[in-house]
Amino acid sequence: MIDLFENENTGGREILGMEAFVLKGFALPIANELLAKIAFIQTLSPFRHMTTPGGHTMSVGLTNCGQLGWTSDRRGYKYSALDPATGNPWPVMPNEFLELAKSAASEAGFVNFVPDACLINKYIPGTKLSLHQDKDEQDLRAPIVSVSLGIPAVFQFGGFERGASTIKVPLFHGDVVVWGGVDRLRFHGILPLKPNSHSILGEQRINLTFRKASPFNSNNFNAF
Ligand code: MD3
Ligand code: FE
Repeated sequence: MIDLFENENTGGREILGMEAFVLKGFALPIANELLAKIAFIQTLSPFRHMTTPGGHTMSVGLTNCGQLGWTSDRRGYKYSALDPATGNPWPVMPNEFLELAKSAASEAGFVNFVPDACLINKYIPGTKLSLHQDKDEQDLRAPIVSVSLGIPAVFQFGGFERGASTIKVPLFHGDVVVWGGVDRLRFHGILPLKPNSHSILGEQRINLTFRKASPFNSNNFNAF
């Protein structure tokens, strides 16, 4: 049976905050190309479950592409140029990824976004991502762009303290979230995924998170 509601609505935007938006279906036109690139990336740097500083194994499976990749182990969180599982650089960020992140960011008012890190998270039913802030990046002026693929998830969008109230926002295949500026440090998370199946990805959700991880101008010693 064809599920007409797999992608919910396309084309609109939801306003989550002063500088936080969901661009509904923004990545749908190139979703299949994105999935083909992800299939290739995982042959070089496979998905793995990392350990948190607290000693827990993350239920999210992850890999990265781009100059820097987000990693976690008992010592803490950091961005690394090398995949600790292979010792090789992370796979190159495909141009389609870069262009999608740039155009989504500019659609939301953030011009000239050049991500150097793309975290690729894999969820299956039951996987969750607890409420947290993204604060391992040094240049907090850059926005973050997140692309949802596969089965739907409900994300929690909170305040600036863990205890603040949250709203729940469903994210579907092809949806893109952009947040930055005053909303950059909001707590957020993903509720445990419900059993579901997507026509292409099956019982999986894959999320691409584009970030600028390196500090301002660190790659341009002539800037000042
Ligand atoms: C941030 N990933 O990897 S991104 C992460 O879907 C991460 O895999 C999630 O958070 C994922 O660090 C969520 C989507 C998102 C949505 C709304 C937000 C992130 C947000 C609102 C404020 C801050
Ligand atoms: Fe996050």
